[in-house]
Amino acid sequence: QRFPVVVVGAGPAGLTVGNILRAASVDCLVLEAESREFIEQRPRAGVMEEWAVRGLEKRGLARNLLDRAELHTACEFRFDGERYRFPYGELTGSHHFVYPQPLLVTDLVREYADVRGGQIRFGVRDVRVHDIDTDQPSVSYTCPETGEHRVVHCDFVAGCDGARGVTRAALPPERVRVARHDYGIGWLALLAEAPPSADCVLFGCHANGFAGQMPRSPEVTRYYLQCPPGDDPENWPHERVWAELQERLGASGVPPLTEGRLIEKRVLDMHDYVAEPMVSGRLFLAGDAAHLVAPIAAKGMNLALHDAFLLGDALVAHLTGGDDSGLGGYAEACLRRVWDYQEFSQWLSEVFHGSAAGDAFRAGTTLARLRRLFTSRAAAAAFAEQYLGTAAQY
Ligand code: RFL
Repeated sequence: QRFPVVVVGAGPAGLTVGNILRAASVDCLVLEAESREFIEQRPRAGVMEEWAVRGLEKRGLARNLLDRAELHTACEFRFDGERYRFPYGELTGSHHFVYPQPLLVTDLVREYADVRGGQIRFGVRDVRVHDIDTDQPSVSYTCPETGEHRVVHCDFVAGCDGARGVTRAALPPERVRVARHDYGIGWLALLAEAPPSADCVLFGCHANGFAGQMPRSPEVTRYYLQCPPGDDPENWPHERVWAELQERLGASGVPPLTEGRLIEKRVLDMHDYVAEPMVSGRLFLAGDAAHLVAPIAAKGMNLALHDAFLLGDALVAHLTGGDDSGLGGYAEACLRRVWDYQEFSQWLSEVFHGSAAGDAFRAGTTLARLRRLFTSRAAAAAFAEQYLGTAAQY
């Protein structure tokens, strides 16, 4: 079997690359380790930046999103017993879209496989990439139904298999640097069957630790609670979760949060990495496969889409017009935005976690940072630009 492009991974990055290729009538094969039902239900991101939505719209991939997503123009910080609303829409004229990742993945799979006629295999095992430094790379996998070992020859491999995939490991270690950062902090990520308790994202910066609320839909709300890294979710029974959320997100004049059944409870260890240069020979990484940004600033899926737009367009330009400039500049163009977002996440981490560091000095500087957002127009404008992703040059 032969395809111009094999895409490993059917997340937002891989499916977007696949859709861009199919729109230009380039054949490709997407290989996904999980089932279609699984990827269409896996809960994760929800906050999307406006440029990312416009990028999807331009490529005919945002119809449902534009019909159904909620628009967010403000967030609210709660600290020192008070609430402070931050109207970033007013400051920038831009806003966020809230659209759950499983809905986006469902839209992208449907468009790729059912509308644009793209080929996709679900449930594949033992995916391996071969000969990426030659002009005849290949990808092998085991077929789920038959156990048969298959080899697909191609011109390019798009490594879009997320943080736990196999393609990053195929980059030759002597030519790739993986820069890592560990925050030494855990977040208990929760999904509650409860309506949001405020119409916007809430950030609670509290001496007990950070707490966040991210509306996902009228029925389901995401919450986060800072916890020790590696903590066991079993240490967080229903009563403890809600007591801590009520305390950390409490502020004067604010009614208690609306509680509900917890339908997801996982501990995430906050860490980042960036693989540079994201490319070796005919293997091009995109999304979490190349760089992970802790969900502190809700940036990961946005970066995955940014890579996918650039990679999809660059592959089409090469395969249909012989233009190599996009592929040549791919890694550098992606990494500018990646590092910009990593820096913002690191800055925001101190705002979220500094009050609970057990260090009076850090607690003092954290409070100063928070107050500055509400007293300095310049500080507020800078934060708004970075939070919305409009400041990054690309
Ligand atoms: P994905 O989505 O992980 O997709 C990779 C796909 O590859 C498959 N796979 C393989 N397939 C074949 N062979 C293998 N060997 C394979 N290994 C893995 C996987 O099954 C999967 O289908 O990567 P992609 O496309 O790069 O997209 C990245 C985003 O999913 C991720 O950055 C975001 O979810 C991060 N994130 C958020 N990002 C935002 O922009 N806004 C948010 O509000 C936001 N909230 C979040 C988040 C991530 C979270 N978690 C769980 C870490 C909230 C949470 C809780």
